[in-house]
Amino acid sequence: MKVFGKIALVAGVAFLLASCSNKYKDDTRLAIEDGRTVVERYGQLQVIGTDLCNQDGKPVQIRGISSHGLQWYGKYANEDVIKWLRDDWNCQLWRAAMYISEGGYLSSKAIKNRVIDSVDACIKNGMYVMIDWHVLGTKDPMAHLDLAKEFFDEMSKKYGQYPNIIYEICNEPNGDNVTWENNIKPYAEEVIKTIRANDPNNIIIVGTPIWSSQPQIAAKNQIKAKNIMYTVHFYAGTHGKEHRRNVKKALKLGAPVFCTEWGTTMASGDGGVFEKSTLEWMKFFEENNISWANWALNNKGEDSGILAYGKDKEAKGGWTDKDLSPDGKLIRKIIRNEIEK
Ligand code: DCB
Repeated sequence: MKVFGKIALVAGVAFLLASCSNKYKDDTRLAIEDGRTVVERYGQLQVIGTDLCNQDGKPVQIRGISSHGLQWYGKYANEDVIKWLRDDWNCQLWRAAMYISEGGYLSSKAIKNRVIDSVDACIKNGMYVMIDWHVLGTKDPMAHLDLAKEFFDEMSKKYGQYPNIIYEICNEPNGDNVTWENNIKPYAEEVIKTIRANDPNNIIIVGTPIWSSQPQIAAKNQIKAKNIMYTVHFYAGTHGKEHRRNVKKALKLGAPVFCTEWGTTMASGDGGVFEKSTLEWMKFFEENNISWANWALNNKGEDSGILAYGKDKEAKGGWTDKDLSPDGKLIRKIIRNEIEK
């Protein structure tokens, strides 16, 4: 009897520890559960403290894939592929990365149609969708403030009533002279005002200095508006502990963080898959309830692309292992909850 008592006690404690060790696990992180999509279950997202929460105020972690530059790989931003990512990959989120320069929106406004396709597909399939104003080559988001306001005015008028929408208003500000105080924050305040005139609730995510690596800088001088989050990006072969310290500092200062883009590779998007470092980041994000989108869906042959070189040229989804790159195989396992413990 005594032994059984002890066994029962040990089992009980183990069960308790197991159920506390992942407070987000039970009904979260599934694209579909009991026949209900993630948007049907979580509904209108909201920020409480530093947590992204569902409509009932429960913290949630949502994860998915980013498109590559829509000017290059926009063909993947279609319903077949997005639904496939939901059903086979368990993606709860799709990010539509609309570059501004590098042949993006400044060169052709028609790229916006790939964003619209993305949003329509995600609404239809009950997924969250990130509308990404992909500042990279233009460095300073202020450089195209009017264009950004016009774009987000249109998007928030068209889609503001759908809980699926997440606005990412400047991907990666960069350059020595581009600061939070003088460039990013003033830009964000203007664009947020524009969006909020049409859409009072959906989450708006703001980039941070040095390719969105400095959420702790934004955290010291936060934007006074609700449902705002700040970005951290990382590339597992380039960024580790020091970057995570920035996130910790930001959270400590009460700034909510969303990782709208990260890669398993070097910051170039290439240079090998760094699995160990990737898994350290995944553990950190899970522990801190940080949502994310992985870079990126393409078959370009760079290591951060989830498809093997040249695969699925027709962009239909339905991939098997031989269509995926080593990066793709790893990301699929992670999003399907087959790796993290
Ligand atoms: C980010 C960008 C993203 C970029 C990836 C990988 O840039 F947001 O647009 O994607 O990280 O570098 C790459 C594509 C390439 C493409 C290239 C140019 O994968 O196929 O040719 O964009 O459009 C980062 C992120 C971090 C850092 C630097 C950059 N960093 N960057 O820490 O130094 O310079 O692009």
